[in-house]
Order: sequence, then structure tokens, then C-alpha cells
Amino acid sequence: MPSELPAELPANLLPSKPAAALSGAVGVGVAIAVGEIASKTLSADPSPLYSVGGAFIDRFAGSLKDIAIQLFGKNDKTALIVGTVIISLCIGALIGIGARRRQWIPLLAFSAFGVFGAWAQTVRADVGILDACLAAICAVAIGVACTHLLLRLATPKPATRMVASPKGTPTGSPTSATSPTQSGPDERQEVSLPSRRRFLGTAGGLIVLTYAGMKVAGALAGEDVIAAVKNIRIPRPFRRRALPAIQPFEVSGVAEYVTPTSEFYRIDTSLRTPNVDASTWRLKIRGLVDTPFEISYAELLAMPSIEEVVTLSCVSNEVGGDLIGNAVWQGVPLTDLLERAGVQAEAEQLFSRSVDGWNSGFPIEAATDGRVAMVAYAMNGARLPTAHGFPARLVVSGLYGYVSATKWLDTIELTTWRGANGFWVPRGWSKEGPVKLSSRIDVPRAGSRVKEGMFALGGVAWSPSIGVSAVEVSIDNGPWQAAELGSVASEHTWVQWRYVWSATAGDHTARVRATDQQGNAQVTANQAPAPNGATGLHQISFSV
Ligand SMILES: Nc1nc2c(c(=O)[nH]1)N[C@H]1C(S)=C(S)[C@@H](COP(=O)(O)O)O[C@H]1N2
Ligand SMILES: [Mo]
Repeated sequence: MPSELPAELPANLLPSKPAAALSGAVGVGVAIAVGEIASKTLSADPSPLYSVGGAFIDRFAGSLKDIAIQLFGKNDKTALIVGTVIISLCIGALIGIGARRRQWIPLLAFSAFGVFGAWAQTVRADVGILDACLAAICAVAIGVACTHLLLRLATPKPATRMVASPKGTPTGSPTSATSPTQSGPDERQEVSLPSRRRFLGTAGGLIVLTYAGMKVAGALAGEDVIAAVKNIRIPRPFRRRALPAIQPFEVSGVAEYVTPTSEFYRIDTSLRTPNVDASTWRLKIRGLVDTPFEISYAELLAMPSIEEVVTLSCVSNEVGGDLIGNAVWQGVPLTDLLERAGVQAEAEQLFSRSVDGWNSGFPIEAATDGRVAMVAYAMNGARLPTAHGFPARLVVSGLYGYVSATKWLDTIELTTWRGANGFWVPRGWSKEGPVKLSSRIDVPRAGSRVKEGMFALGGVAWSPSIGVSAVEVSIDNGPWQAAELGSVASEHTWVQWRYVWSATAGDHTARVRATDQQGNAQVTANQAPAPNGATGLHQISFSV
């Protein structure tokens, strides 16, 4: 064994473990920030970080049976990204500790990170492989360099003077025959300790730079949409849909008939809301059609449009839940686009894809049977907000969002029923998703206390594309009593209801049920949202 190359460096010539851990973690942080900036400047968006988060959602969204997986509200998404960063930093700390004795570890481990990030970018989002690799190489190179720089600053240097023998030195052990240093070099090296201030100063500087880099990357992400939408003017609809002039009653606390855009529920799997540039966006229509075509945003807006009021509901909405809203939508009827393409006889499914890869599908009949089915570009009189699918989305009355309401619409493909499955189908949700007749009590709130005397209960009921014909209320399991119904723009929207009751002191329960325009009664058996929508009657307890 060549004696001049000891397998292990003596421990007193290594960086301390905390310093090494910090070096690795800072290196990973720098690499993530570089990945963010590089992918923004290379237009390799979404970045490695967000692509990895997205891949996580794709992979695990279905196996987490909880409905929260479909919700993925703003907080869940932030939590996912923050969690990904924290886990990465911890792995970085381990890399740093490993690098104390094995200098090749950072390069290898960071490269693995880079490959994973680039893989997620190219496979999950359609980032070009060259751009993804370039971003990964920048991130890995700079991250590894920072880790090594810090490790070097933390490494004690051998002093020139050698100490002849441990004998007689205070650290020398009389039982050194069994001590692990026995096989090491005979001489003890004196070391000059690294400057703690220089190490911490450099690490701190890199952390500040990383933070600033993430902020810059975030700002780069916000810019384009604002620039792109400045000159957009929504045309007047070719055919308007009048809102009810007045409602026969108003119960304060009941959901407004038209949900304000800012209060409209939001559900999607996208980690970073797609920023679509309307000036280059094109809606593609293809598949089993005679003449596939593409249409630009300006061309879409130039087509005759309709305005319709449609209630949109999420399949994850629990009985009594609020994942539902009613809005005025403006857009181009699907039938106009399908006519232009010439749908072939074998086509059974209208399958649509979002710019971020999410997809959904429903039977073609839903687009052609006369219900509202459109490519919508405006919501409540303004262009679609980014969160709700700018520049265009599908709105189909009577179908849950997960099978129909594709936001950031990119492609409409006509295919067979077996030809494609939407995003949620292999994740345990039904292939077909008609909205179930349902009703909700908004007033009084569950658990609240109301005043004795005449009191109005109120809420909403819906069966989009069929309409609601009756709502009944039962207090304390008493007989079902007819509620008054509000006015509606069409059968595609929910209806507000009111039931006036003389409140007597004590604890009470209230239940609500609805009947649709075809005479079907609301299903009373309780069923969870998965796989095709919750059933059961909404019941609340309150006291007077
Ligand atoms: N691109 C894309 N579109 C999507 C989704 C999604 O995850 N990605 N989710 C769908 C689901 S499950 C619902 S309920 C509706 C919600 O639309 P909203 O966010 O405008 O309320 O969008 C649908 N469109
Ligand atoms: Mo949904």
C-alpha cells in the first residue's frame, strides 16, 4: 500500500461538519436559483424546481385519496414548492458532509439533481431538451463551484512546521496502540484554522444573492402577461343573455346569483399559473376532422360570440361545499368551431388539452345537444383572468370541471371514446362527469345562533343544463315545505331559494332537497365526491 497516499485525511485537516453541511446546502440553494433564472432567460419555463413539483403532482395526485389533492389551492402549492426546496437543502447538507472526505461527491450529486430537473422539464412540461440541459448545466456548475469554494474556505490548512512525535504532547495518549490514529502518519501536523469570518461572510453573501435571484426570477415570470393583455378589447357578444332584472327576494348571506370573479372558486393542478402570450397563442382543432385548423386569439375574438350564464362546479365539491360558482361567460360556441373542422362519423369524444399538459374529455353530444358549450374568453364582462384560463377555456353546462372545463386551452382533439383518458380518469375518477342535482343551505350558517321570530333560511340549488323546479326545506326532521325560488337567466345556472320560518327558542336542524326540471329528486344517500360527485342532503344545526 503506497504510504504517501493515506486513504483518509486526518480529521483535523477536514472542514467541520456544520461548515460542510452549510457549504452543501448553500450550493444547492444557489443551483436552484440559477435554475430559476436560467430557465426564465432561456424561455425554458417552467423551471426545474417547478417542473419537479409538477411531476410530483402528476405522480401523486391520484394516490392521495383526499379531495385536497384536487383542490391544490394557492397554499398547497406554495407548501409543495417550499417543501421541495427544504428537502433539497437537506440533501445539500448531506452532500456537503460527504464532500469532506470525498471531493467528487458534489459534482456527482448535483449532476443527479440536474438530470432530474431537466428530465422533469422535458417530460412533464414541453421544454426543449437543449434549453433544459443548458439550464441544468449552468445550475450544476455554479452550485458545485460554490460548494467547493465554501468547503475550501472551511478547510484547515497544514502549517509548515511538523511535530516530530506525539510522545510528550498533551494530546498523546498512553494507550495509543488501540487508538484509531495509530495507523495514521507518525507526525502530527499543526494546522492553521480557517477564518470563520471569511467563511460565514461568503456563505451569507451567497445566501443573499440566492434570495435576490429567486426574487428576480419571480419578477421575470410576471411580466409577459401584463404586456400581452394591454391591448385586448373584448368585442360585444353577438347574442346576449339577460340577467334576471330583479330577484323576488334577497336573503343576506346567501351566495350572490352571479359570483364575483374575485370570489369564484379556483381549482387546477398547475403549480405556476400558465402565462400565455395571447399574441402567439393558437387554438388547434384536430383529430377525427376533415379539415384540422388553428385559430389565433384575434381570429377567435372576431368570430360571432355568445354570452351565457353558467354554473360551474367541481366534482370535489362536498355536500354543502363552496367549490361552485355562477358566472357570465362569453365565447364562441363549440358547434361553430366543430362545423368548420367537419367532425367525422367515428369521433365520439371531445378531448382538450391545456398549454400545461392537463387534459379532459367528454362525449361529443354534450357539445352538440343544444346546451351551452363554448370556448370562453371572457368572464363577468372582462377578459378571462389568468387564474381562470386566459386566453381561453372551455365552459360546458352540466359537466363537472374535471371532464370539461380545460383552462389555458391549447388543443381540441376529436377522438374515439377509448382513444384518450382525461387527467383525472386514471387517478380514480369516472370518465363521465355529469353534474349531480344538489342544493345547499347558506343561511343560517352551521352552528350559528339566530333571533327568535320570523326568520328566512336561504341558499342555492343547481342542476346545470336541466334546471331546478323545486326546493324544499325540512326543519327538525318535520314535513318537507316548499321554498320560494329566485329568478334565473336559464336552466344552466343555480337558483337562489328562501324559506321563511317562525323561529322558536332551542336547538334545531334544517335540511334541504331539490327537484330538477325533469322531475328527478335529489339523491339522498350520502356518497363522497370520488369517483363522480357527492350526493346526500345538506343538513345544518343551529340554535335560536
Ligand atoms: N388546465 C387546467 N384546466 C382545468 C383544471 C386543471 O387542473 N388544469 N382543473 C379543472 C377543474 S377540476 C375544475 S373544477 C375547473 C375549475 O375552474 P375554475 O378554477 O375557473 O373555477 O377547471 C378545470 N380546468
Ligand atoms: Mo374540479
